[in-house]
Amino acid sequence: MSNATRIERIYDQVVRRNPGEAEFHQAVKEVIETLGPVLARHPEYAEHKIIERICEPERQIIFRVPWHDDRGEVHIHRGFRVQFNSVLGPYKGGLRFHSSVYLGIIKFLGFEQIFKNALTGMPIGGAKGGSDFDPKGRSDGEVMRFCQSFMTELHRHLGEFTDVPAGDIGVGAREVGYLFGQYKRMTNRYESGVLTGKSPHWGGSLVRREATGYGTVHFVDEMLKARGESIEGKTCVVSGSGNVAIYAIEKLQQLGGRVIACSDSNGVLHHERGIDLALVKRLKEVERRRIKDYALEHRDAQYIAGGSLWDIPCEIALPCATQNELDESAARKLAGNGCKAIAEGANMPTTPRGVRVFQQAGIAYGPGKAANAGGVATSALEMQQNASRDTWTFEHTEQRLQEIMQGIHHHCHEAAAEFGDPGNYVLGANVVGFRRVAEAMLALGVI
Ligand code: NDP
Ligand code: 2IT
Repeated sequence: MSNATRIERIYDQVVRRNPGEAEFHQAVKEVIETLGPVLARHPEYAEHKIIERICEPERQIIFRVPWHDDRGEVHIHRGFRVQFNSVLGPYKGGLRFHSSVYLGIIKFLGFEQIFKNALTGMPIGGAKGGSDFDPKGRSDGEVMRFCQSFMTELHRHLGEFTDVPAGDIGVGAREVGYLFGQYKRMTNRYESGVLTGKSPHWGGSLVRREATGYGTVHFVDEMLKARGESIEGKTCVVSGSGNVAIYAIEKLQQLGGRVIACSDSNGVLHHERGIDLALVKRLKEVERRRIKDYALEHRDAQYIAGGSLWDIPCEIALPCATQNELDESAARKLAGNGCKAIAEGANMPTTPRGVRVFQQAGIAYGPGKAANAGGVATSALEMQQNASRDTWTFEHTEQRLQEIMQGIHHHCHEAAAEFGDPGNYVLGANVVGFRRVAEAMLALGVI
C-alpha cells in the first residue's frame, strides 16, 4: 500500500470512529496529510501503527458538573478531560470553559497539544479539557462553585506526574485558583505542580500570563528575520482581546509594531492612532468588560459591531481568538491588502482553505502548534520551578521563553527545508512534532 493510501485510510477510519467531531477531523487531517514523506523515510512508523495509535486518545473522561447559581437555581454542565498521549511526559494542556465546548473541540485541542508540546522539547504529553460552562457574566461566587464542582470529579484523574491542566479560553488565574483550592482540599496535598497558570503569589511562574502572546510575537519576529525583515514600524492587527491577544499586543508594541485593531466575538475595535493597551487591560483584566467600551473613552476609536478584523489593511496579522475565525475570503482580503506575516496565537484559527491562500501568496505563516507553544512551554517552566521549590525572575524566565521560541522556529524551518518545501512551517512543525512523539512511542513499545 502506498503511504498516501495508508494515510487516507487512517483518516477515513478516524472520521468513522469519531462521528460528528468536525474540528477533530480537521486537526487530524491537517497533520497526517503532511506525513507521507516521513513514512517514506521511516517505514517502521507504519509497521508499528504509530499514526493510528496517536489518533486514538489514551483516555477520555466525561462527567457531570452540577452547581448552584446565586439565586439558588441548579445548573448541570458537562466536564471533559481527554488524555491524549503521555509518551513524552505527564498529560499537559489547558481547560476551556465556553458554551461551544463539546467532545470534538476538546479532542481537536488535545490532538494539537501532543505535537505542540513535543515541539517545545520539554517533557510533557498532550491533553485538553474543559466544559460547556461560560464564566462570562457570572459572579465570582458562581465561578468558584462551578470550579469546585468540576474539580471534585476531575481531581482523581490528575497529579503532578499524571496530568497537569492549565488555562485556555474562559480559564485564567482566577479559575486556576479555585480549581487548585478544591484539589488541595480533596487530596490534602499542597501539590503545586498539579496545575499551571497559577498566580505568582502562590506558586505560579512569572511570565506565564504573558507567555503565549509574547511567544507568538517572538515566532513572527523569527519568521520575518528569516526573510531579512523585522516587526519595527509594521502595522499589525490582533484578533480577540483576551489573555493571548493582550500580551501579543504588548510584545508587538515593545518591538516597535503599530497595533491598530483588536476584537471580541461581538465586534472589532479600530484605533488608527494605536491601541491603548493600558485601557484594554483595565477593561478586560480588572473590570471584565467588553472591548466596545474602549470607544467610550477614546472618541477617535471606531467600534464596528459584527465587523471583520481581517478587512483592516495590515502587514502582520495575529489570530488570537478561536478556531476557524479566519476563512478563505478573509485570507484573500489579507493577502490582497499586502499582509506579510501571520502567526497563530489561537489554536487552528485559520481554515484549511485560508492556509492554502497564505501559502500560495508566499506569506510567512506560522501555525498555532508552533507559534503559540510559548504558553505551554512556560507552563513546563512553572512545573520545573515547582518541582525544585524555586522561583525565577521575570528576566530569566522571559529569556528562557525567547530561546525556546527561537529553537522551535529553527527546527521547523530546518525540517521544512529537509523535506523539500522551505518556508512551509506547517510541514516543518508537523514533521518535528510527529517525529519526536513517534520515536518515543517506538521506544516504549505497544502501549
Ligand atoms: P480568553 O478567554 O482570555 O480570550 C478569548 C478571546 O477570544 C476573547 O476576546 C473572546 O471574545 C474571543 N473568542 C472566544 N471565542 C470566540 C468565538 N467563538 N468567536 C469570536 N471570538 C471568540 O482566552 P485566551 O486568550 O487564553 O485564548 C485565545 C486563544 O488562544 C484560544 O484559541 C486558545 O486555545 C489559544 N491558546 C491559549 C493559550 C493560553 O495560554 N491561554 C495557549 C495557547 C493557545 P469574547 O469575550 O467575546 O468571547
Ligand atoms: O493551547 C495551549 O497550549 C494552552 N491552552 C496552554 C496549555 C498549558 O498547559 O499551559
